Amino acid sequence: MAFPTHGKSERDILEELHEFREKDIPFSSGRILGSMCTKPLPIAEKAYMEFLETNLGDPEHFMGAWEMEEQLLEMIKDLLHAPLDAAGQIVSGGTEGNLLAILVAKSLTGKKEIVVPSHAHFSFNKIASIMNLKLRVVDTSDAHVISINSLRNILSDKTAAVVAVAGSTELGAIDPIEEIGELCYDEHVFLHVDAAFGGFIIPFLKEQGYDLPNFDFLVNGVSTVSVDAHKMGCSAIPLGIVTVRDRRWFEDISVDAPYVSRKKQSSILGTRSGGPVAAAYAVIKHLGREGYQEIASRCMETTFYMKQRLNEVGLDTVIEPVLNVIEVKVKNLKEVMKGLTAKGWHVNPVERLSSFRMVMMPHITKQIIDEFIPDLEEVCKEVGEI
Ligand code: 0PR
Repeated sequence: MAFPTHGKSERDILEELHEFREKDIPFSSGRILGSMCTKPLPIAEKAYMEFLETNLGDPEHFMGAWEMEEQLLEMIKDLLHAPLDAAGQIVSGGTEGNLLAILVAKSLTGKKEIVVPSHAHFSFNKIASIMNLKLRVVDTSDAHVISINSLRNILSDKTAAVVAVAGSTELGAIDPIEEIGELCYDEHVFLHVDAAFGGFIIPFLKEQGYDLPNFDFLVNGVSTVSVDAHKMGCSAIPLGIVTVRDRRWFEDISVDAPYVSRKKQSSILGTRSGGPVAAAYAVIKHLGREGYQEIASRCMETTFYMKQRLNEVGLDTVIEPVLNVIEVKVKNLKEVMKGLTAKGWHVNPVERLSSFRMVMMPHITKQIIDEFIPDLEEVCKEVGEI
């Protein structure tokens, strides 16, 4: 398409946009079963629009936006039991959160290897390539979490950081972060916890008595934690937060920014919108711990219901769900995927585990599961899966 010569009316353009949007699948349709995102709370949209023109890269003009950002970071530090010396940084999401954490580790240690489990998110491949680091993959146990013995053996004087995951992308599994933390603490190894998914659900399940391990700064050896508000935080894309145990580590990676009012920047991005920050601030204030607890327990209820219905039709999951992620084992992955897509259902294939992933986000209800299961059963029968 050529760059337009003449401008069009607002009405015509909005109509065009509407046509694009009609081709999207809204979360409200209930057909998106594999995503880690969800429909943001209505307040997120209002908050986002209010701060649309603000730039947190040059906050002198936007002192209000800056103050709001600081308060959001304080709330996240509180959620993650961060010590007084800790500091947070807004990022665009899990990928940038991981990148910034590993940049801190590399800068502090000067070392060139990062130890990751096989279930680490693919963002670490990007990070290794950008920073010229070597990835060492640590073995996992039968529960698909890091094996402590393998970790002990793989650590070396070249290790810049160990990565543990709290809510893995494929399974929602939580690495044994307390044990990993102890080992890393003893060995003086930097430990980054990728809680992009788990960060906004594990704390609220724990508050309700779910038996889940500590994953944040309560664990001594944890150096950095990244969480995403645009996943279980129920806010708008793009918004993540990475928190470091010692604020000086951010100073260590900062560069001088002489032309803007934030004189030192440790963020990857320069110009960045206050919109998503306002959305996350608003959603967190609107829900509070109680609101998130309610969402978290509802998501777990739908997870257990989905698991029960899957078992009833003769299907099983790779692990017992730990969080609201369900990984369904199938022998004929391609055919099952094809059948489900043809019926309008969207799940995510995980070839490595011969399975497909579903995430019981807040937009998934029992009613949707009741519509999905008969379609899945039909597809599985057609391809001889059950
Ligand atoms: N860390 C973990 C544990 C993740 O699961 C993800 C994304 C990231 C980091 C990277 O986060 P950003 O994508 O925000 O940079 N996990 C999901 C995935 O790749 C993201 C996703 C979201 C996928 C919505 C599909 C979808 O519809 O599977």
